[in-house]
Amino acid sequence: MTSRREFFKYAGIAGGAVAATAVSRVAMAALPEPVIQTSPQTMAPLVPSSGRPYNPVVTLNGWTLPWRMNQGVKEFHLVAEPVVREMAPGFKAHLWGYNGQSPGPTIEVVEGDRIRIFVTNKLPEHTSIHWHGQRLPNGMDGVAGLNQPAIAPGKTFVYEFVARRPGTFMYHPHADEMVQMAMGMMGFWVTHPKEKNPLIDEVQRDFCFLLNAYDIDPGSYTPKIMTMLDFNLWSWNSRIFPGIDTLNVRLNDKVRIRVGNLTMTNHPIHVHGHEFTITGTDGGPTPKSTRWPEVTTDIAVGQMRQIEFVADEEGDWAFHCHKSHHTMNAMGHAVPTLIGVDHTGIAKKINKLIPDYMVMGERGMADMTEMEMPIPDNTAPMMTGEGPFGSVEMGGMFSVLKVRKDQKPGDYKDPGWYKHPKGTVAHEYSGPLTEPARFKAEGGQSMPRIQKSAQPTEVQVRKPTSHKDH
Ligand SMILES: [Cu+2]
Repeated sequence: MTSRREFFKYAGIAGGAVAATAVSRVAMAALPEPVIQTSPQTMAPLVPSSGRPYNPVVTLNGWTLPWRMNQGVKEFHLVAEPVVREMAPGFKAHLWGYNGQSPGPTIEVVEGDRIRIFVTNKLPEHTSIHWHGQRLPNGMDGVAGLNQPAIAPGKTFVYEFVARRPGTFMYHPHADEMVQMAMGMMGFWVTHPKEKNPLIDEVQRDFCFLLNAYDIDPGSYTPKIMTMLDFNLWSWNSRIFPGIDTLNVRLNDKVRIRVGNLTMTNHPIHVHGHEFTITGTDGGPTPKSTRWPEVTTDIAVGQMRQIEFVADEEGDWAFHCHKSHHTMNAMGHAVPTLIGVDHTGIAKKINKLIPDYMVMGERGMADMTEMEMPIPDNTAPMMTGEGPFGSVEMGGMFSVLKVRKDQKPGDYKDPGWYKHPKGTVAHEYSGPLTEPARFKAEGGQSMPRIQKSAQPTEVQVRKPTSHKDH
């Protein structure tokens, strides 16, 4: 087996290209040396240096795997291995992934390409790779036991097929799947069209990422693999806000964002300030007649969606999952709602015993960000992220689409915060305030009950204390 070292030197989004390498005939007969990447930065798009040209994608907080051409075949080398992934600054998780990262590198090829992928297993147990959404010979589909023997620890298998149709795909193990996906084993795959396709528009920006989720107790490093629904970290490419990079585009760019869902629940992905259409799924480009404008699309488990829009509104636009619990970081769910509960008496009593005791939640949970409470080592604040106007009070599946007039074509650098034109920011009203008028017959009068209750009752709404029931 070849040694593990950084074969190509990557630079971050600020610049840098991948060098082409001259390889001898002897080297071509051996395995391609695996390229390992340990930085969680969003890497610059990998412009192809061999094979058919295409417009490369940008993987959020990720990278594209370089290949070598071997007699017309594109050869890749994936290494399944334990990795350390920084999920947000100051918070590292011990995951399993490919080539130094979870998710593994994005694989980009062109429709019609013949592809050979070497998969080396450096995990403590067997694995396999399923190429989700691909048309391929049955024996290359990667279901261990059904289509191939599992790849034992230390072994290398070879997959070979032709990328038959363009689209948005992914890869993941199909051996001890629950454990291996809960540990972060997955990656993105894009097959670019070989020629102009009436259903595939040219875009100036093409982003991709996977939705994934982990259950890591605050202070620990390894995900709990038995969790089915109650995950505490909702991530994009194994990163949580504010660790997810922003999507930086130029005003009037046509933007494509490809998203795949490998969590255990659906995610309604929502863009502010623009309407998009779904232009593709893991089944390929969608017919034009199925495309309508919307601002949120629900991505079910195992699905992929490709959204497209023209970024014609300048600003810093929120881009997030619309399930509000998915824009929070590590939190305990078994907490009753305390809004409106007066704690004065009890807090005084507890303070006699524990001087630092503090009550939270009686005015909502925004206090959590104001107080900047000390948190255990190796976890992330529940909701955080400093914006130009204060705390964004978000976590998990949240990022920002930054649309700028002066963003250069092909430049993915963060342009900083949007400078709002004068008079275009919501602000405090300073005139006189009036009390709202209330109607006497307010509520419940359209169909009066015949039997009246003996005692009037008032219901206090209390949210369920656990997620176990849904
Ligand atoms: Cu979600």
